[in-house]
Amino acid sequence: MSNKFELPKLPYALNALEPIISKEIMDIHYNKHHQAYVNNLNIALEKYEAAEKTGNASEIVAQLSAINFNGGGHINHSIFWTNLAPQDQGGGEPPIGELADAIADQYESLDNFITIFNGIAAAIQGSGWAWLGYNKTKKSLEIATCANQDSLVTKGLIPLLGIDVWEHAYYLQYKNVRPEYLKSIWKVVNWKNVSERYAAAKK
Ligand code: MN3
Repeated sequence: MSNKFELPKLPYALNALEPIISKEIMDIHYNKHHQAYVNNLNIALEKYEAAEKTGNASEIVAQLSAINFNGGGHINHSIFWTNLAPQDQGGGEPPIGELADAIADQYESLDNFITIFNGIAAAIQGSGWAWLGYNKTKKSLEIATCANQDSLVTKGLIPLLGIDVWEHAYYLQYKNVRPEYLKSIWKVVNWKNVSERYAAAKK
């Protein structure tokens, strides 16, 4: 394969989301977990190419599964890092403009949206993600969940904001109390980034 996927640059320092997300979590999450998705995606793509050449169908199917998992992990985390920002760089500042209006239209208020979102995210069984996505057909916002590293595009939605609820995203700091993590993380959500994604999705 000529083009290898690479870990995207983190748009802030590893300790910049403290005290909401500790440097230790960020270091392991970004440098170990995300890097592993990237590495394993590249390996799976190489093996897929080789299996295609030899016509090994079961190996092709096995590698497609690895590509789905690791490719999804790479896509999801690449969005996630930009969905967050340090508090002194706009993290937690509520959305303005069209996205704020759309949230108010559909969910009454930002607080109410967060309550609904957190309820859905808290209830995800095992590992996965909660998303705010854009439904281009209905021209509306939608909250959805994905298991493991499944990509939101498989549900026909354009990802705007993803919250990682794998234990690796919060356990070192919040232990088993996922709802506490979910309550805190909005203090570092980069609504400017979510708004830009919303504007792009509507085009
Ligand atoms: Mn993760």
